[in-house]
Amino acid sequence: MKSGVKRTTIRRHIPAMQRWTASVKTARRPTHAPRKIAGIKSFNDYRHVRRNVLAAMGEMNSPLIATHKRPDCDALGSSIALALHLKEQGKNPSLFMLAEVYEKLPTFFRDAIFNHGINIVGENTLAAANHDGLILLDAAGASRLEAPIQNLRETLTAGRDGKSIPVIDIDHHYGEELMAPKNLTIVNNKASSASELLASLLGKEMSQSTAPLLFAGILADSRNLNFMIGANTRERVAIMERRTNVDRNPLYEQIKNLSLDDKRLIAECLDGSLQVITASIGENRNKAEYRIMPVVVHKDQLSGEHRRWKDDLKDQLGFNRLADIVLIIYYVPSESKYRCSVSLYNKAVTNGTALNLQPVAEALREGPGGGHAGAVTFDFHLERYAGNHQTAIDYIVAGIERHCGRKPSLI
Ligand SMILES: [Mn+2]
Repeated sequence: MKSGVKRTTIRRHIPAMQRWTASVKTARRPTHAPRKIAGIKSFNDYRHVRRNVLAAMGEMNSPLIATHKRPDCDALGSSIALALHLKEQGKNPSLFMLAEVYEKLPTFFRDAIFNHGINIVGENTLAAANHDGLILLDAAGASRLEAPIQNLRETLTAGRDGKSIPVIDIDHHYGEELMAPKNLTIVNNKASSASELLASLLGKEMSQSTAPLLFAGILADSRNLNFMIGANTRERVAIMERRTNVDRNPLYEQIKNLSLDDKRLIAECLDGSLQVITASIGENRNKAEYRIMPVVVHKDQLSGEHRRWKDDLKDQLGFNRLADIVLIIYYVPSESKYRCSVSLYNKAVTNGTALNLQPVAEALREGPGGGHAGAVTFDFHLERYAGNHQTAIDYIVAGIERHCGRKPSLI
């Protein structure tokens, strides 16, 4: 779409989108007022916002697309898919990616960038003047953007340099602040992934070549449909499987792509040979309580080579050893600080709204942090507990009890 577009042109997109969502049995637009949570992104996935976002994207010719630091498969899948989609529409999009990230990309994503000739912009080739829009996907918060993108976004938001290009934000996390104007922000923390939000936004416009990338993003964030999914996600994935002729199990194995370092770390966590705190699963389960499994991974056990261990460890503790909640306190070498990750693993709660961990992150975070109802990650000052990890864990468990109204029991 060019600027000065007529309303009818914009409207043409809408029936296509509605047909797509109508074919998804349980997909529903929220009818209640937006839920406002002070200081952080609010629930904002309305039809008029989607219309605004599609129209704004239509007017961009050379947007820059960016996602969070150390991008995971949802971040990669959604941002590469959007770049490809815009390219197929005859536009000239670029994807921001540091050289060190590009070098370590899982083959699936590297091939997609290479085969489709996606233009990559790095720290040294980024020039704001080359772009007429900034689109953020799966970014969660300003602190999770690479510094050049953080600066660019701030410059644009402040309207400095006499230049103001639109910023769009599509995300399934609550971060610390709004990253774009509210009418260009789609945040839905009930969606499995940013890829799912983009798939729903593109609807029938989604091409044969963008679909596998979005499919990969959904599978990665939902841990092959085991986590944070509703009936609408299953339905959407079934449609994608049919459309792309891609089997989800081999695709999931392909994108998981754990390094040997990560595999070793996970194995050492599981067999207790690291200084991790775990306990066996209790036999008598009190239904009024949730069982929680804490793990602490210390500074000297992580290196820059450990990239994707956390999700896999959580899945093994959660799905294979049947914890309801997995708590991991881990060191982030690149930022020299500890972070706390709390995730729900009981399917009854990950697919519903029985527990919401967001208020826990809001109350306990000691720095940036956020997430969605089923999983939160936040900075945590482990040093404050003087090496007594049990005290730190007790503090977090008490926080979960206070803010979720349910008592977790350690296993
Ligand atoms: Mn994500």
